[in-house]
Amino acid sequence: MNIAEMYSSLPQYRCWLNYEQFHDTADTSLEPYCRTIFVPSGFKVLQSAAAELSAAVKGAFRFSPRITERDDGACGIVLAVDEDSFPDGCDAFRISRSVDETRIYITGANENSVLYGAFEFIFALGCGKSADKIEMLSHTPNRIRIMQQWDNASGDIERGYAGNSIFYKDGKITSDFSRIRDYARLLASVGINYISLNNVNVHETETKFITPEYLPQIAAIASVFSEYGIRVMLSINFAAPIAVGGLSTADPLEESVQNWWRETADTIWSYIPDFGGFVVKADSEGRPGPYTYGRNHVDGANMLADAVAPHGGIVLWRCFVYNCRMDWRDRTRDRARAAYDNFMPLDGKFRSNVVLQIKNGPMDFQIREPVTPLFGGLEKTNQMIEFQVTQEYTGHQIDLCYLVPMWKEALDFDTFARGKGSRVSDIVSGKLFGSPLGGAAGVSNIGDSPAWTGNPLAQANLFGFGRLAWDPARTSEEIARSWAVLTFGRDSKVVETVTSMLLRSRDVYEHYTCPLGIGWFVNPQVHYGPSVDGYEYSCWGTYHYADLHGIGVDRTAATGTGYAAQYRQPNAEMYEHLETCPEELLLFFHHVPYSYRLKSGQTLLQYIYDSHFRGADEAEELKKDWESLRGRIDPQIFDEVEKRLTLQVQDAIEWRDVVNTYFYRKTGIPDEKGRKIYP
Ligand code: GCW
Repeated sequence: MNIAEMYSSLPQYRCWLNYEQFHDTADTSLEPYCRTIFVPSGFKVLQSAAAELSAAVKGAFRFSPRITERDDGACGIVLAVDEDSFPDGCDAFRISRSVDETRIYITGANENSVLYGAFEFIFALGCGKSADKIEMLSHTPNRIRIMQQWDNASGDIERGYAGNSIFYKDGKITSDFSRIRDYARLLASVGINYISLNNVNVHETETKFITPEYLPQIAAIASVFSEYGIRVMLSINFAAPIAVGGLSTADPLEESVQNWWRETADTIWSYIPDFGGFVVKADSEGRPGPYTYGRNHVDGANMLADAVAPHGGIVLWRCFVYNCRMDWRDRTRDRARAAYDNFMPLDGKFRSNVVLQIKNGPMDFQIREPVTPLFGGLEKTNQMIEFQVTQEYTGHQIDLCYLVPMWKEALDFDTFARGKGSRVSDIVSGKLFGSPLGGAAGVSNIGDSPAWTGNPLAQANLFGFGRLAWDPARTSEEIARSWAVLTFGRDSKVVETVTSMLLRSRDVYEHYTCPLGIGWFVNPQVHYGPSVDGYEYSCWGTYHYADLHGIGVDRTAATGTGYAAQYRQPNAEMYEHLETCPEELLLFFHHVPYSYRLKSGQTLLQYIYDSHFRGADEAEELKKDWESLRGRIDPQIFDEVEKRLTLQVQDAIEWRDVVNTYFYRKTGIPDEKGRKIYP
């Protein structure tokens, strides 16, 4: 028995494609259409769409539709590519009904788009929509919507909190593709069109993935994804010409190196005709890169871009480049400046098939950061935003933390690059500056746990990443609610409670962890649980500078590191001054005395105490809310979540007490409300 068969009866494994329960939700007005699916043969992605529809219909109405390519005039659903109706070249689909109401048409700009339309129809079925409300037109502004695995050949996943890799074990690539197929279905259902298969930190074995030793197996995985319109990419080791090519250098300006990469690309595409290209972490956290040879990121990226260009490949070049050997004693240096300082001077120099992949914030996926000023800085370079779906600093998929609201904030942020309304979403889509390529990358949160994401509620982040990458205008709430309906069915108490829990969860987590944008109060390496000074005297550039008077990093142009001046006006001015800086980012931009009064009238210190007491209480409320659903939810899902909420409550208490005690000891000032702070 393969893994998918083993798990397929578990609701937690089926996620939001739990067609079994569509029986309770589907509207009968759709039933006549579901009797027949018309689909032209010979197109594999269209076949996948038909198969998926068929499975959903079976769940909803307990019969299997007839699938045919011959139009015999029967009532039914028609799947068809219709390029002419979607001229702008982006993925787009339409669901419409014929005038005589005998047909539902799902048409798309290309095969993939029809598949996305089919899934949208399936979601409508699952959400109980009726035939007269079925019509819709949807298109994405983002050409690249990629899920990135940080999976290692060993089977471990860097920053993975949901078990081991579904792709690798003990240095070998799996031969059971059943679960990979189900992953492809989940990803395609939310519009993902690329996946990179290995960690951006590329170790010895994965360095060889681009060689004939591993390519047959990578190709086998790629062919599964390709049935769902997903193109496979690989993270590469910049020093591969030395490590596997036997050359003495990886200098991007050396002809032998350029030739090696060109031949390597030719080989890869001979195995995988729809291969996507490379993801590159270079000159970052000890990874090799062009700096070793006195070259820069343009030299490195363009060399790879030229190698993959003949095959239509792309290079996603990460901007997570900073000095990780800093001296905490030197307060003039600032890691937050790094992406901008490194990449702004290179604007306009990258090839058209290079996309800079930029983390949403200037530091590293903290619970609260400003948006990186590189968005709005760069004008002549393809860019995409990188989000971390896996919950590294946001609770390890133990703590509930629905991340869509945070991602929305980043996408909605106004950079003022072309005056008011110059949102990040329009920069990464390419719209604002007319760049040909762009989109969003998500670091995956799945592993081999039965629920994929360990915590079943963390599935909402996987779903949400795709839904938002497809359409950044969707709201956090509509994403949360539709996920809840598709996952749990239409019990309105369940849907309302779960939606509310999700929507509150990011604030709750922030309340008991790092206040006002300061970040990094975590235990080093593991990045879970409180350790206020854990990163304070380290080399990582992650400081809070708390002393007996105050806390925060002065990043102003006037007296600090000058980071605030990397933004355009009026943002630079806004962040520069204590009075206009958004309070949730106060400590990111300013060193603030504990006695400083916030807009609420509380002192900064009292705010820290209050928010930590509050956060711990709120964690308990989340748990109570969940308990109120006992008996209404699949028992395994219920237990998995309950177990984690119990831990979350304990952890929130630990956070509350460690943080409050820390500041009490620094200041000697008690809580105004006389609550227990351990001396
Ligand atoms: O946040 C850091 C993580 C590393 C990760 C790195 C990166 C893949 O702690 O584990 O390495 O970011 O994004 O490259």
